Amino acid sequence: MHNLGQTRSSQKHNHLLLTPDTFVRTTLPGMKECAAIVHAGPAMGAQFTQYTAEFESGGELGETAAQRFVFVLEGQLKFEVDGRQNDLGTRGYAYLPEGLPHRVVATKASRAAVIEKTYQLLASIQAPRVIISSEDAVSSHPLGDDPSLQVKCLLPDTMSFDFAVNTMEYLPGAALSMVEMHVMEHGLLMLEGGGIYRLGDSWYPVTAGDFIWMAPWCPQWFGAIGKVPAKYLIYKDWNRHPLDGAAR
Ligand code: UGY
Ligand code: MN
Repeated sequence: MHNLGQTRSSQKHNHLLLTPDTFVRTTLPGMKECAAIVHAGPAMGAQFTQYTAEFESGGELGETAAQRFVFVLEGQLKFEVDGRQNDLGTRGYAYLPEGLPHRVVATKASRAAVIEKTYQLLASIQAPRVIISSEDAVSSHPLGDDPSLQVKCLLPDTMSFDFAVNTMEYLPGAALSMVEMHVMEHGLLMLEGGGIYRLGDSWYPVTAGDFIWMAPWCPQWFGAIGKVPAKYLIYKDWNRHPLDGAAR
């Protein structure tokens, strides 16, 4: 079944919306019984890579030279790191520092959001250690003074980390209180519900399963629409001077 060349997906100079009907699967080096839908990477100007990994039972991620953040969307993944094993189900997540040998193996058919970024060392600041946790174990706080918009910070707010990954949950009708324009770029995966995302000078209907990349300073605003809360997983570069690291 084709849809006569129609899609909600859109690529503009400062943002990208990818809807599941346009996802193309590939295999990244070292992957076993696993496919990657690459959503963002240096080829489009991003300073990080984000993909959805789709594992068969027993499937495995390849190695990375970068830091890696893995959020389980569905199924169960076994993380082997530092001689220990941890099984993580839906909403479980792991932060794996650059250079730390590890394995990520699916114990059943699973899907995960994977973010990888080259670490930007800061003089006199220790690099982060491994984190294995679950979104369920993280407490939320309102964004600004709006209790209808709850944020969970999945990584500690310390200068060791050069990126942040948060979940943001909007009650139906809740919205960002301002159009944001900031130096940080974003990778965003819609987890639940939907609404309207303003990106640049375009307004898009978005729903669970969609991916969005926002370039630095891309005008952005979201309002939740529907009868269930809207929730997304959002990456941003964080805690580093704009002159540090790769030139944008
Ligand atoms: O953290 C953020 O910049 C977040 N408020 N942005 C967003 O939701 N588009
Ligand atoms: Mn933002």
